[in-house]
Amino acid sequence: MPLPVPVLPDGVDPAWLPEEAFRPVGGRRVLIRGSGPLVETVHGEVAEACARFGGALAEDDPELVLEATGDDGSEAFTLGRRDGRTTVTASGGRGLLYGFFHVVRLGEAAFQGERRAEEHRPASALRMLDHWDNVAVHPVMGQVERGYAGGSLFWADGRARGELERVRAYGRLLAACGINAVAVNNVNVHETEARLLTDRIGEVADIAAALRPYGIRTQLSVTFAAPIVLGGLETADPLDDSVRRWWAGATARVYEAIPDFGGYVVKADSEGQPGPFAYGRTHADGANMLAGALAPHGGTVHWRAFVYDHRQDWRDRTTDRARAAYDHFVPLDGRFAPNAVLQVKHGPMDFQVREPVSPLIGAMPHTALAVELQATQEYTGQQRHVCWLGPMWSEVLRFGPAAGRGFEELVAVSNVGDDPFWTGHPLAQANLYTFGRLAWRPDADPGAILDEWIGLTFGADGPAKELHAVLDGSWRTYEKYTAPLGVGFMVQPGHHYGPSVDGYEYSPWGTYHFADRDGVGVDRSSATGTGYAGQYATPWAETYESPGTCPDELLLFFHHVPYGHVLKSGRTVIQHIYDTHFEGVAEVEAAMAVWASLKGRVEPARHARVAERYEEQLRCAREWRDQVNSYFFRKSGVPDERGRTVY
Ligand code: GCW
Repeated sequence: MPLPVPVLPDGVDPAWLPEEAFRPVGGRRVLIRGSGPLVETVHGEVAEACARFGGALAEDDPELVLEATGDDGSEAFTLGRRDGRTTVTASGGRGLLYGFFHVVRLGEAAFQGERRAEEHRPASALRMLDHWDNVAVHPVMGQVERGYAGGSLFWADGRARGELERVRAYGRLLAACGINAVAVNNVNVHETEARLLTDRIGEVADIAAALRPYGIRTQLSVTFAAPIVLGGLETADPLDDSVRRWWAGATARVYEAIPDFGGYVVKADSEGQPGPFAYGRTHADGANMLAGALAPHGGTVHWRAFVYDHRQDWRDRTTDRARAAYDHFVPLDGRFAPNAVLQVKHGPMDFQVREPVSPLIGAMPHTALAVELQATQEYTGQQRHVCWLGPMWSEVLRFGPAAGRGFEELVAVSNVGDDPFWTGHPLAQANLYTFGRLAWRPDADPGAILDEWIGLTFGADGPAKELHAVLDGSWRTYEKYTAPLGVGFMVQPGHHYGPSVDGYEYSPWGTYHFADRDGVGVDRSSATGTGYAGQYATPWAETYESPGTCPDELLLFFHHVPYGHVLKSGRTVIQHIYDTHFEGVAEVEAAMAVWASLKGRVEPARHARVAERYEEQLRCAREWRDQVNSYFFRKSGVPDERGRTVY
């Protein structure tokens, strides 16, 4: 029985799966072979596309053959074309589903010429989105922590939202870009959310059922204190037998409700969440206890490495937050169970617009690692600014292997909510899409992925050149008008939107730039600083150690230098600050003009939404420029060489 394609609620944007994207497939004679639930998903897709565009499901003379030769879990598929016939073969329904969406992406090109059989398989087996969605509205963080796209797709005001057709449509979008796992609640697990693990597991099961036909496994964030808060035990000590029994029982019941449940995501001993430290145990003890409960069922625990002292005294110059993940976890390498995956933020701090790649990635050769990216734009414009993160993520993902290192899995914090455009800013959809495609192939060219997204979303005849121009450089533009040279956290405390140069300077969060009248930046060298640079392997430890070899864009992350320090670019640090801030705003103005010129060429609601967000982006970019420039002018007393207005 073909599974019907989910129907989008009125007014919800089809994102990268508009009906038109299915015309090339839907206008053809298609043969489907194989059986199993995901084959039925493909069957439903093809049937609907053919009904719309005049093609047919046909035994004779098919132009497209989609064949699953078995029913295994492999995600790989082979695509080829000979004698006027395009074929996708896979050993099971999952592979067939990805192969089908690949043909959709190729469009007419899938049906032209000849194509030697090419095999496609994902570089990593798990490509997950973590939703920081709360079930109950949190008094400070709201329905979705760091969410900029409205409410949650899954939860509303303490209850399951119940809009499962929309969840199905979400799963379909994710499958079409290669994502195969979703964690449905925030890693900060509050009282209400804790209960998803036990008496409210049925609500998670409903979501899992809606996502399953698109090859997506569901995961749950759990609190380490669950045995206490849910089980009534006196301890959550991971080495205590009653605690282990409690987790084993609770986990078995989860699998009764959701047989293909993916596993747990855990934020422990981090920003106030409970963890093994309270019992004098290590994070390996904690993770392995949960891994043990999950192992009989084939599940995995994703244990986050985001562990640092968030109650630091700013006067304490010996503690460096950037060091924390490495210091905590490297000594534990080799002690994690095979189904415990350490989930590491891509940078050592916290999703700033520019950070070095975390030295933890690759420093734990005997531990499975997942790299965590942030699609939700907490520090990159909160989906009011255009900031396409493809180039940044690509740099991160290429750095690992280049440095002889690796990671097994990719995770991103989701940027999706119940907004009609899914991501609030319609152009932020590109981040979600790019994440999925990069997770499938980390060495893919991000520019090509962007063009793919543009082609699908705006149609084969859309204004591709203009859209590419607007998005391609937007991350660097954002970097220019915000934080210079790897300095982070010059944001307003709490909500993190807009400039506040000293907002985090005297805070307990370990986030300082140390600007004074002579210079700015954090000395993280081994010789005279916090020693963070020494956490890297060769050659990076040496490269970052000295201001002479450290790349410009990270200079202030690694070094405290005088304002007159001359960069590799030939400019002084202070002049770089002025220049980039003026340039950044000018680039926003230019992009905005390009967007304005597209009126009439993109769908009106989408055009209006983006145009309106550009107004805010420009206002905010000017604010950043003027505050940052004025701040450093007042500190340094050095005027802008070009005499532009600095306040
Ligand atoms: O970036 C910080 C955010 C927190 C978040 C935390 C984390 C979910 O400001 O809101 O909490 O990171 O990653 O755990």
